[in-house]
Amino acid sequence: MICALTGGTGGAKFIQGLQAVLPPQELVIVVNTGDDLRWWGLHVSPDLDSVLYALAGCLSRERGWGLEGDTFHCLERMKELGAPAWFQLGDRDLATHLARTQLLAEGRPLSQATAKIAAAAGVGARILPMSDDPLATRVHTTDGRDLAFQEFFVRERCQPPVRAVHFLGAQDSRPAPGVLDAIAGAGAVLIAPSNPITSIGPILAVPGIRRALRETSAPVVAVSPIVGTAAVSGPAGALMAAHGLPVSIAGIAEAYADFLDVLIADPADAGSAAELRRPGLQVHCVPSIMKSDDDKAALARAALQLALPDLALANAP
Ligand code: FO1
Repeated sequence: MICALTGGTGGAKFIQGLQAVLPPQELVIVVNTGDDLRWWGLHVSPDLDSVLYALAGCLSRERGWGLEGDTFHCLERMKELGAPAWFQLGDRDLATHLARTQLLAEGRPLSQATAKIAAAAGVGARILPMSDDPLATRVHTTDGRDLAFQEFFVRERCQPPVRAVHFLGAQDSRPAPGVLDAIAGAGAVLIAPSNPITSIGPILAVPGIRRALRETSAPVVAVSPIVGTAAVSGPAGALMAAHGLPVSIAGIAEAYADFLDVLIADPADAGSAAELRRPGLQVHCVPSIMKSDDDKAALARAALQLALPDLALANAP
């Protein structure tokens, strides 16, 4: 069994690649929920949904989030009614949030709601929220504001300079059922090319998860979301800098230093990769920009082969 940790849209692409080369029953995905928000009275879990839609083959290619071909009539009507509209929910996407909100209101934990929605969508891999407890990523700006993650990311388009990122509720959160067992029992743990601060950071902030990564006998392999001195997409660079990490593959290695065995960097970073190698840390260069389905599968295949050289993989796509 392979356990992958992910968040964000780059992470979802990598998970799609894993699905192309692994049987679904061998894949357990632990997903960031620090980006979750209450919107129009509904519980929205963007990263869970990006993984769900990616695996169900219906993630919007153009936007990287929401459903392919969705419409936004409800959004237009909400605008007319004077509701906030800076966070856009598509009409068919709304059904996911309605279903989730209803399941939660019936008293089911997020992990069960997620399993039910994933099964209905025909997804065979196991998708686990990092926690059933609320943990909210908050972004503290240099002008003294404390923004919810989506306020920073979507409403303010990552423009405000960041002082720090904080995970509200982290100390009282517990790993969702199955998360620690998946890490401990995996043949390999893969960390997707996700933002280390706001996508993987919240997962690591749940008490017990970081220790499980340190203690697992499985190799822990991370794919760098940084190529050269910039993130492939999103605000990872600015957020890493705010946390005192170099914006480079060295910063990724530092963020995961206590549990990382193998770092996958883009060939553009071959020079820095050579400097970073040391006993206990392998650094391999593999093309990591995922534009096509072939790119996603090739990166997933390379990560799995580096983690488990004897693993038999499907030829797809
Ligand atoms: N991203 C945007 O840039 N603008 C949006 O209006 C927006 C809406 C949205 C709705 C549902 C969903 O699942 C994702 C959505 N996203 C939107 C993406 C979301 O902000 C990101 O996926 C993550 O939270 C960061 O990785």
